[in-house]
Amino acid sequence: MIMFHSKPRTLFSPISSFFFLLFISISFSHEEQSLTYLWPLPSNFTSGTYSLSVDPSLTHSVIGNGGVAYSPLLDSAFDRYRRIIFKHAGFGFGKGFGRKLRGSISVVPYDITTLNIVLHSDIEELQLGVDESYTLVVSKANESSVGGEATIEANTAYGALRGLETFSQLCSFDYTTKTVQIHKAPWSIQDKPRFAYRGLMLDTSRHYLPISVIKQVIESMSYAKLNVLHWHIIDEESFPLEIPTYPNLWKGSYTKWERYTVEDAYEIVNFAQMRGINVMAEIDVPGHAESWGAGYPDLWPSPSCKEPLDVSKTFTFDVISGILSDMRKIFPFELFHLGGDEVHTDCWSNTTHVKEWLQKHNMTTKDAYKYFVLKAQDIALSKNWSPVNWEETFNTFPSKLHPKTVVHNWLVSGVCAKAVAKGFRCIFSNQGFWYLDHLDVPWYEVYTTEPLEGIHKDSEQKLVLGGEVCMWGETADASDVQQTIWPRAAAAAERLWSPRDSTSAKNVTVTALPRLQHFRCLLNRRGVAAAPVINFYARRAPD
Ligand code: CP6
Repeated sequence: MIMFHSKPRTLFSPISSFFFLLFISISFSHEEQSLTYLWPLPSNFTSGTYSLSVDPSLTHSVIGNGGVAYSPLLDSAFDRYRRIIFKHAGFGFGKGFGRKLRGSISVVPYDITTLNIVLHSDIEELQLGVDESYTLVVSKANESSVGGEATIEANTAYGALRGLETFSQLCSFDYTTKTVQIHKAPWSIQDKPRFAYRGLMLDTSRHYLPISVIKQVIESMSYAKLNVLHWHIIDEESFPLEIPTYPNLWKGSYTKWERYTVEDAYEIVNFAQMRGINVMAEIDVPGHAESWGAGYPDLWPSPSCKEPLDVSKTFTFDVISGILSDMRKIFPFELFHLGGDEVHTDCWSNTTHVKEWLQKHNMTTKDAYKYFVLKAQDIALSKNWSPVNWEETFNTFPSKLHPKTVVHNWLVSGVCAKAVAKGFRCIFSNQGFWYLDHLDVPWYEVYTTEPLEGIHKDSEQKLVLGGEVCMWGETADASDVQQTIWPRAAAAAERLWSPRDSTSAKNVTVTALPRLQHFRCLLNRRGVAAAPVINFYARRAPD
């Protein structure tokens, strides 16, 4: 700067050009800095202009209502996030101090040495609508000296988990000082989800997914603050799950290698629970169930006509009841998905003994479909589950469904509006935008899809539990499931987490795209094979 003033200046002298370019690059990097690289965006936050270093020996404390709290869930979460934050080799020099670069023996203290977690209640039960709100404050202890504080406050451990994820996204490795830094401090973040149900569906019937892959998906869901894994375990192609009450059912698996034991299922539920994620299991009845008959052929109307399940036999409902009893011990979530979609009843009207049964009971095939669905619902209700059905059951006999039924949209845009108007709860999964196997849907179409479109009354909006992206398994398996899910599932995740105002901007290419690209790279750095946000098959966002 002194040199600048001591030299004669002309507008285009090399020196002034240098400073002009410097100015431009500073203003560009400032612009870059002004974006908040968090995904999904918190509901409320302020940031500042200084940086804080984070101790590679970072520790945490958990304080509950009664003082120091014991939380294995938060202890292991903290451990996971510490590994994520300190991926690069740190220069730890004992707790609280780092070594200066290039062999200097002097030590520098870190600003953040402890992450305080304050819990305002001891609720540890993970259910739909559990309080996931949190606040996160990261600041200097004192304007003039080294030292600072980082505090997460939450009402439940699950809120604290969401806060830990946000904290990890604030941390970045600085390659000059080789320290982890939190830029743009002080941070003050108040955050809570917009919807209670933020789901992702996996289909393990069309292609078996190894347990390790399911766990990777669950882990990556937690990065995007998704909170329900909808496990479409069984379908017509294969029956991979062990059911102790009817042990021949998993004869319907593709091979004996492509199976889940009861213990595997427990492990998945537990792994998810530790990350604040509920597992909603599905058995899709009466259609999409041909594989059941591999072990119990009596479940088919006939060996030559195998779907839907035989509505005329009590054995069919005994098996459903047995499956649900066994599954109740594994899946503590309050919702259970009973499918009910795409029921083509030709095998019922074409098979003699079923046809006779229909006539005897004076039922049309549509009546029998309703009879089946309601009977299956009763079994789920008797086990203290709220039944979820794909929307066809609502479209076919809306007034007969149990009031606890959750209608799961996929087919008709606007069915949630109809369902909530009748007092039903609804989950939004519009197939045109939120079916991840539709590879031609670009990120911004996922992002701009709004679950509350056309629903205006507050009382009706409340009945939309949230939404779910669906990863159907016909065309994806363990080799490419993650890159098919991500990054587009993250686009839906922000829509479901962040306030409607902040996701409804017209210029999503400016407000969301750079952050989504950053999040996609974050997934890559964390070992998740997320695909590029924009690639050869994607259409460009409109300007
Ligand atoms: N399997 C089941 C499927 C689908 C559904 N249920 C499906 C239908 C159409 C499309 C994608 C998936 N493969 N059991 C519908 C809910 Cl485009």
